[in-house]
Amino acid sequence: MRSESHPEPSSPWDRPLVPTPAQLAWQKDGLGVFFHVGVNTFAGREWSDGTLPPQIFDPSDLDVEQWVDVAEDLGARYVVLTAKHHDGFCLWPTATTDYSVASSPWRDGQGDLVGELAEACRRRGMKLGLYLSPWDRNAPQYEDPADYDEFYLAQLRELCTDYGQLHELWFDGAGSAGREYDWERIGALIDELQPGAMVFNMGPATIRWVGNEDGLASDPVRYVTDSTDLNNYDDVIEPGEPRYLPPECDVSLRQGWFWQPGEESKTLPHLLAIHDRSIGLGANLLLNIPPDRRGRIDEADAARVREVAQALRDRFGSPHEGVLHVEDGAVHVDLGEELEFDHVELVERLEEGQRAHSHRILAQDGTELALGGTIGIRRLHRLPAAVRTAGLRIEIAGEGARLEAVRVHDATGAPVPDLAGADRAPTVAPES
Ligand code: FUL
Repeated sequence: MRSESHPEPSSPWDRPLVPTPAQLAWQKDGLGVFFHVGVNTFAGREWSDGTLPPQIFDPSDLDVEQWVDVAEDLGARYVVLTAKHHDGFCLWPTATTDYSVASSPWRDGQGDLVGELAEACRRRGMKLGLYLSPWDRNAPQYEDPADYDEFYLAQLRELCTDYGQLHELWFDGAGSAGREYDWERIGALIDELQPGAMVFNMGPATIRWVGNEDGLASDPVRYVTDSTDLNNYDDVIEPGEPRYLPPECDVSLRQGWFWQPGEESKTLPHLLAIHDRSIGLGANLLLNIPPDRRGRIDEADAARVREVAQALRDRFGSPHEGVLHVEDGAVHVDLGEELEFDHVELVERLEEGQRAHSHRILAQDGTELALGGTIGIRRLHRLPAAVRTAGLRIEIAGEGARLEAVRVHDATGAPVPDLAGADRAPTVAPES
């Protein structure tokens, strides 16, 4: 197990477990972009069963620089690419199977999409993560767990060796209910080759799924937990002892994970609401922006991303940070002058673990402005109305809890988040 644990599991609040420096850095990054692309893109499918011919993978104008442009425009600090989805098609010329870009007409079978993206990310200072589906519907080895473990480890070794530093490895539990993989050897391989990479939700996990594919966390967002939902189709893994596992909220900009003709991006208010319910509650957000059949991000999607980024700048681009001091068991925030604002942002000090489990924000005259549970890496409160005050008082419950920063924001006139009308159908396994 890669995260720290304590000998006597008790309530996570009694003995908070601490983040590793890599976990904390990942939490500070906050925002990532997911790229789902593969044979499904060309077949109009969300899942496929490993029988689609590799020849259909043929993006006409693939441009990973444009993908990174879009991720940068959004303000993302990392991207995650589906190097292999459940269908088994590999976006790099692996030696483990012919079911890969090497058997496609794209770049005359000489292409390496993982390599192109890794190179663009390296040049642009964007962190890279890779998704390698454990469930593989093409590999004949899948029938034999021991055989398949070797095959999967060989694939992971290629990805962890040939593409520079990886910041995240995404292990998707879909399709794997009841199946055991050799997590011990997988963990050892990651420790050997990519010790700084965050591991999503399976085996030696260092980060966890939030429990839905709507991109929505709910207060409280606890970083120490002893259970993670393995996937959204059936079972739950109980690691047995509490671990520090901060959540990542994954959601697609469009309806599906893969680009499909006729689908559209979510509305601006919906995307802002997702931001506030993930980033704003102290979780990470991994927003899927799928490349189309040209191998480019749809212009309408790219435009929506720029709108979101502009709205976030309008809301949070001119923060005012207060000076903190602790007195009478509360944090007093001196804003220096009387200010008008409608958002309050709190940042908890996490080096010694997440300790705040509830809090209350009051204006200088004692008016209650907001109530909440956890604070974590960042907690945003949108106030019901703008307020004018020169100071705040923040009461926090949680042994040893400390704030690192308090900022106020005036978002007057900026677009407003709204989940109403959002299409939030429960996720079901796509027809395969
Ligand atoms: C799910 C998968 O089945 C979807 O296709 C997608 O990759 C999503 C991120 O995770 O479990």
